[in-house]
Amino acid sequence: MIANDIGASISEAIMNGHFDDLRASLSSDVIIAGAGPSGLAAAIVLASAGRSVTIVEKRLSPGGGIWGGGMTMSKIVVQESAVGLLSEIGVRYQKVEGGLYVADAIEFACMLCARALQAGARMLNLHVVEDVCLQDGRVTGAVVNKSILGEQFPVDPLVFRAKAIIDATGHEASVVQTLKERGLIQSPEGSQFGEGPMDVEAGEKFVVDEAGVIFPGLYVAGMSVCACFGGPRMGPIFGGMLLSGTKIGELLLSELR
Ligand code: 48H
Repeated sequence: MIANDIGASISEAIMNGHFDDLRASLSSDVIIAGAGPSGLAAAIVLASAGRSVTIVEKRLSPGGGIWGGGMTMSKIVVQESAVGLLSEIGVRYQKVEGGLYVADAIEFACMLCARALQAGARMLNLHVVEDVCLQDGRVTGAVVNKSILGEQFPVDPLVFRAKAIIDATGHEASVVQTLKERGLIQSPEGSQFGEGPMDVEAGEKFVVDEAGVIFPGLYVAGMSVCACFGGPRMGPIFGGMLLSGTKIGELLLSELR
């Protein structure tokens, strides 16, 4: 085989694989916007139960805020209530004082991604959910573009159908924002849009307790819960993100059944 033939075969293998994924993504049970810890935790629950899951991630590397650890020190911390989830995904950890456990941020990001993908979730990285489809007052799909294209050129997006969408876009809550900007979602009485100042314990509780449906067909998990309902931030502790994503995954499993 001459060199150019091999090059063409490589290209063909990549294109075929990519377009198979893209075609399968046209209709999913659940689209997850954002491949941070909460989105990946939800993907693991749903895909492990055989649900069709497409994760759309704006950046080249999935993992969201995990990579930076705390102030670029690549270690993350979880509390007792979430350490079982670390074990389930095969992340090693060490007990430290204060009822906390420390783990390597890079191992954590890699294992979460690997578990989600091996459970059968598809991941479209460098793609962004830039809007949602609405029909009869319900979110019925995601409007998806290539992240770098949509920002720089007037390139029209494509539509991916789903029974539910999870906004796991972190501090931005960018999917919910698309409905909020149009006045379709109001902040609940007594709460504000945008996260509150840091309170670790309250933030970790809030991000799990308030995770849920925010609009028919649209769910929030992880830091976007705080952004949507004015919950406190909590710094580089990741147990709440895992528990919040897992809660939404389990909620959707029961609702889709
Ligand atoms: C596709 C998108 C879009 C879009 C953004 O920030 P994340 O890690 O989110 P969480 O909620 O899973 O975890 C939060 C955690 O990392 C954190 O920041 C904590 C604990 N902070 C506490 C504090 O006090 O600061 O991941 C979100 C992902 C990122 O990878 C984005 O690139 C991606 O979503 N994203 N993907 N479509 N519209 N918007």
